[in-house]
Amino acid sequence: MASHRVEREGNAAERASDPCWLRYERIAETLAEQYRYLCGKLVVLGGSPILDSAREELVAGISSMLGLSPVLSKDCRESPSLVLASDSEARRWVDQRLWQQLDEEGYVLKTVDREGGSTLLLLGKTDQGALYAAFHLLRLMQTGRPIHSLSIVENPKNRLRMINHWDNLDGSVERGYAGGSIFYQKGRITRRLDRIRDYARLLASVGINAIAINNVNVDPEACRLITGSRLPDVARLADVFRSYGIRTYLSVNFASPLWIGGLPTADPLDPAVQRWWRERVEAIYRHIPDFGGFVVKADSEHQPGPFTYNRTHAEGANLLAEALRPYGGLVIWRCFVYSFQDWRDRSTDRARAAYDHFKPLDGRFHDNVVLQIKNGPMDFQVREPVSPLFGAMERTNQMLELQITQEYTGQQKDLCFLVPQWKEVLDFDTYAKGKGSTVKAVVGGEIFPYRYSGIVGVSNVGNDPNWTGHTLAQANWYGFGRLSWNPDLSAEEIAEEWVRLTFGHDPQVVETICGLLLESWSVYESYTAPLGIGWMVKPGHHYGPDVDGYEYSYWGTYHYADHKGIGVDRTMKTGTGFTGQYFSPNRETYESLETCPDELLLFFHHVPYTHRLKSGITVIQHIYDTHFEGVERVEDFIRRWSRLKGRIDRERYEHVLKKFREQRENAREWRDVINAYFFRKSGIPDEKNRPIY
Ligand code: GCW
Repeated sequence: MASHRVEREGNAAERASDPCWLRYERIAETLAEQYRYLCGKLVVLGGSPILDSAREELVAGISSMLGLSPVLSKDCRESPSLVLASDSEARRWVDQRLWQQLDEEGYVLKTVDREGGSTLLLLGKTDQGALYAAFHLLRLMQTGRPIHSLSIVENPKNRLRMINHWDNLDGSVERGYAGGSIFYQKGRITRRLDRIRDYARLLASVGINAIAINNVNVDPEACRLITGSRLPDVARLADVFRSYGIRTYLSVNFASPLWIGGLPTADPLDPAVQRWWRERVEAIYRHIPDFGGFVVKADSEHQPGPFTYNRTHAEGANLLAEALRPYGGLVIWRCFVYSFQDWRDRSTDRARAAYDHFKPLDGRFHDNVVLQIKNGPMDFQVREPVSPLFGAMERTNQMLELQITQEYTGQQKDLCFLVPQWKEVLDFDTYAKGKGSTVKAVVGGEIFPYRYSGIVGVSNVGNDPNWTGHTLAQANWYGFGRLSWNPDLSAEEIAEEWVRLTFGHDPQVVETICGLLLESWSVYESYTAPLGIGWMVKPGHHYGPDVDGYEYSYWGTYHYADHKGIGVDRTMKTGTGFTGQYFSPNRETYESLETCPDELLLFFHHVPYTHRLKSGITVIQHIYDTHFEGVERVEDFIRRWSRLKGRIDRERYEHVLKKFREQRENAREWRDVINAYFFRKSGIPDEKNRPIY
């Protein structure tokens, strides 16, 4: 068995990477004085790697913010003090009723008056809860909140709060825009555990508790991550994550028994295949006793799967679930399953695929399988309807998959704060069990009694010093974590919190950056593909405009523009019938041209360019207007950002300015390509006579 002691290399000062939202800047003296009263002594009751992490974080944060190193003690009789405790050590500090309100990962922050002064209790039901309590306190202090009379009880709304990495062993990251992988270089697993530890701190600070560390497209080299030659290195990463309450998962290739097992088949019903997976899983748990489980992309975009053997996805997932079950491991099975098609075939609709494949299998998956469903039915476009699969499977665990990495939303060159988009997804009412069956309630396990459910995001980090390429893209990572803990937080709250943690409290800085973040999704949407049609990106890398780039290909992502109109007819009456996959009244809302929301019009309907939107303007004029406005709004971003000169550090100021200039170039390109394309197709001039080429 591997050693589970975590090596703690280097101190904070030696680490080169950007601290992101854990900067712990010195706090203004009047406030610091108040905080010092409670923070002078830190009593940690009990000991474990996770409590050690919490203690270290508190000591580092407090020392840096207050210029005072808290005295460490085990004697809880003294006050004023901070008391950090979990489990039985924590239980005795609060009454039974309060304790019972706590979930496994829940926590309490409570100030109590005692002889000699106040004590601030940081109590977790488990060590993990105590760690989250510590981060919560540090966040309060960093955002300048009072801490002398706290009474906070927090439970996560989602059981699984997961990050998926699309990192490859050669060090590249599929759809990565922030440098190479933080885990792998040239086929080797990193030994730079200091950086991994910082990563784990950042993840834990926003409540992430699960991570899959390799790409769902599993190449032959990555298949070997589950073999003896690689497991010791994987275990070293898992040790670091474990000390921050994060379980490690691996993506596996369904054909592994063939590729690395020497078997003639990967058929899920073959006893030799079943034995092979059992043995692999046993080996994994010898190295990583709390291993989370497998993430699987099967029968999708060249990845093998159960269809090869005429088996269902339930049979495929259950094969792995049975092997993992004795250890409490999970199978996270992706629903991003669709077939390539002939562009001439207008009856096939990729948007239908996930529902068509999985809905009939409801109830046939083991209870340690969780289906991972992308937010939209297509693929992480700037605007899509919500996937109709949410809530459509009562007896099958579900989780929501979001893309933090900005594949189709500006690739961390353009600013696109995705929290407002994710909020719309989470708040969308599926009507699965009548009104109020929102996506967040479904994946939070409130509508159906799912055993496991939650939210997963595809990571946007890489080994760039600032982690995310564009510094402001850190806000997407932060926001994802905060929403996975509590999807009821508003986009405004999250933006402001992040800005204060990352850039401090200068009102002009806070107001400006919050404004830019909150407007950025709408700006990005305005200069790219219009009215929910999606795509129109350059094939392969997906940055920049190419209206017909995917129009005559096998990817199933068409806009069907001709000289009269544009859009995909997905109605039941005359189209592909996709609208019928929704519960009422959503299906009627989308089915009818009158009630279909403008922003999704072209996703559901094929209309003439002269069709009038609810706003009163025609589709073609809307395209022209939004594309001109989009560029102007980016220019406005540059003006507003320029006014922050001298109010934030030069390095980040210049960096973001440069990014905005690149974004302006991209927006211009989009504007001119899209406008020219539709002017040429339709022959209809811009009412305002602006330059179109
Ligand atoms: O959006 C598409 C990406 C692929 C990705 C795939 C998926 C990992 O273009 O790069 O593959 O989605 O989600 O599996």
